[in-house]
Amino acid sequence: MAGTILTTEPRVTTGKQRSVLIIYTGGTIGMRHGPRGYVPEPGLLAWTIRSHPAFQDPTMPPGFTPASRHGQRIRYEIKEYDPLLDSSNMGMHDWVQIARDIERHYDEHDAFIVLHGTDTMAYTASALSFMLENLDKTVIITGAQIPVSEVRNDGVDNLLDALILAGHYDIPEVGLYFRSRLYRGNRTRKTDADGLSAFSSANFPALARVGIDIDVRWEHVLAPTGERLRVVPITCSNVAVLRLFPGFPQHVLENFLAPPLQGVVLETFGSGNAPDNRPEFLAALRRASDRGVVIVNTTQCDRGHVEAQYSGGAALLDAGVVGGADMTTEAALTKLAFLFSSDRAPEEVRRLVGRDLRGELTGREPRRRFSFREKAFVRSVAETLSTSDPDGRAAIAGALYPVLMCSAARLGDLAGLRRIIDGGADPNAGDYDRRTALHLAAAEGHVELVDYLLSVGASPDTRDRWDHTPLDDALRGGHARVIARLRGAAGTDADA
Ligand code: ASN
Repeated sequence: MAGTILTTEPRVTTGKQRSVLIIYTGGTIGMRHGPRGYVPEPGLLAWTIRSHPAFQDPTMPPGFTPASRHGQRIRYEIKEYDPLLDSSNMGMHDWVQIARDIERHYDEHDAFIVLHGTDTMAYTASALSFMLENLDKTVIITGAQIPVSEVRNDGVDNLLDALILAGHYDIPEVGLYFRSRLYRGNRTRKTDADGLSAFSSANFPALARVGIDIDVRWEHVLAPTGERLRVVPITCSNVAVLRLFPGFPQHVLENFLAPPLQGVVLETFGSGNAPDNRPEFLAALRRASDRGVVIVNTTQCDRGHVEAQYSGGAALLDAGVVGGADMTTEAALTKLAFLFSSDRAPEEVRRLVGRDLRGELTGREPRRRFSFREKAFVRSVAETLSTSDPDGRAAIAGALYPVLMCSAARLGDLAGLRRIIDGGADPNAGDYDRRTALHLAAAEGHVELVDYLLSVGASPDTRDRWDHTPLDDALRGGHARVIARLRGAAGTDADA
């Protein structure tokens, strides 16, 4: 199953089960209230959830959920750390221990859940995302604001939802699940100390939303690299965060930047600004940069990019400070630690820290897909087709047909679709995501297009890059007539 992604409507895999390792590091989720406040209590979490009917099928040995409505049973094991930690007591070596445990058990399980305190969860999630290179299985970090030992709590829902996600979907990322949202871990911050929606991901949309249905936003999920998992441990701790404020004392800055510091996240004002009327301030940053300290500029704002729009931002660039785009402080800090852990030269770290390594930042130009409706695109295709030789034309047409068919299918353009297929296009040809015209027509609920495509030999069993069939798309869109057509046409491989 490595490298594949299940469908939004999980396939019925009766008799099959997925195995999830729950790595329980501590946090409020398994705490009990004592005389000095909440403290983690060994064994309590495992005992509580195994006596909960949603987590334990009474007819099965310990660690089996009841079968889901898709017939899928999740087998889980809990690996409890000793000691269990409040996440405020965690250090970088704890991040490495979690990464190593995932690596050690990688082949035995389909997915991993890390139960963790909320206070530093976003740091751990970010650190794991960098350390787990070539991840192709689901890793979800979660926890709670109220322990499962209390009658009213958020721990049961968070853990159960995370288990269902991990037990049904291959989302090859380090996600952070909290209060019905799965976020990309390295995009999150803890933004509410009291509320149950404690995390936000201001610069990147949720990867999944859990409501009546589970809606995985596959278009946001990173594709696996296809390489074997490799853990690159974080061993460099000479990194720090410096939050500017008006009138920041010069001597504090000088002391802060002293060796052995290697990496700094500089939290600046607005879109990346710092004073440009204090030459001694900029000179101190320049001296540190020249010594090999890598300084990354992130914003103090909750949302948005750092860019040198004002002269205060440009002055920082002149002082050797690198733009951190829309990275969170947590991501920037753990990324610096990660990059310095492999003995890279400062120049190399400076080059990589502003690059997107694990989806932790958005480049200034958002990634765009070709749109068939873009005039410039259409014009350039027309020009190319009119000037190239017949062989070239055939090659270009072959490459474009799938995109054109998908575009026509999405728009419900039956005449256009017919024209392309009559012109020789293979109705089963997929676009760059291996999505076919039938996927698009099914997703949009265009019954007459579905009928036409089936009549010219389009296969209802083709799977796109995320392993979705056209039926999955129709189910997701709730298009009953299309669902009926596709169920009637599907081969033995089809499901649901
Ligand atoms: N102090 C706790 C922790 O981070 C907070 C929590 O889990 N809600 O471990």
